[in-house]
Amino acid sequence: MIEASLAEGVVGRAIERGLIDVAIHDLRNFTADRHRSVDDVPYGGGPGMVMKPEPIFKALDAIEARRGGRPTVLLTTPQGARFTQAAAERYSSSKNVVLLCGRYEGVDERVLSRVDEEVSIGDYVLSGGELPALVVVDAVARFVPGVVGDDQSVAEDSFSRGLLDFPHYTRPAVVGAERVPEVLLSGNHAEIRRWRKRESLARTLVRRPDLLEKATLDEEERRLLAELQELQDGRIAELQNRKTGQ
Ligand code: 4HQ
Repeated sequence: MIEASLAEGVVGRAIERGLIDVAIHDLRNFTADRHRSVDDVPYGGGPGMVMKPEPIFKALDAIEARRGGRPTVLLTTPQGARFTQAAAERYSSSKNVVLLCGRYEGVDERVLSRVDEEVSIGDYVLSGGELPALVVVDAVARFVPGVVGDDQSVAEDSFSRGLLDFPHYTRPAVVGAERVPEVLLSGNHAEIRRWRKRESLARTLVRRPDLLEKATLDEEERRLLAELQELQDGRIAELQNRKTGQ
């Protein structure tokens, strides 16, 4: 599953071009028993199995020896801090990152002594850490110089700017009853830039107002946001008045 995914798309091409190097390690290769067990029953009883610590410690030792230096060790778990674009950028400056993927109920708590950060990709339960690990690899790889063709597009990416993206359109200009906004056909680049800023801000205000607290806005953006907030307040006042019959 991991191999197949890493062969595709932007990450696949980055590996092909030698811009990043991703190695997959099977914990069973670091076991000593006849059954090559990587899990065992939980102390204290209860359902499910727990990942054994020793194969993980041996695997981490082998990786450290092979890469020649202590890697940043991440554990994918719903108990972790939410994985963000800022975290992806931070990890991209580590020479080596290990993504420890748990299965079953999770890993023996003592493994955390070797973990730098626990990361969660969202509040839902998956059956293994492999998909979260692939998510992290993808988001981190995009910050490695050369991986994304256009450096400009990485800098302007929705979350790097701290705002949601503006709407995109391509040809044809008319589909059924739906027309492309006139400003995008105008050729007026200053107007287009302003329209996109306004749309980004409006979407963020409505869908993810929490993002606005951290977003760094320029002068024009602060003014546009104030206008949008006034419009929104007006609409809320209108709704309130309708309810109270004022
Ligand atoms: N799991 N974000 C349980 C996740 C998860 C998530 C990974 C399921 C670890 C043991 N990981 N295993 N959400 O749901 O990172």
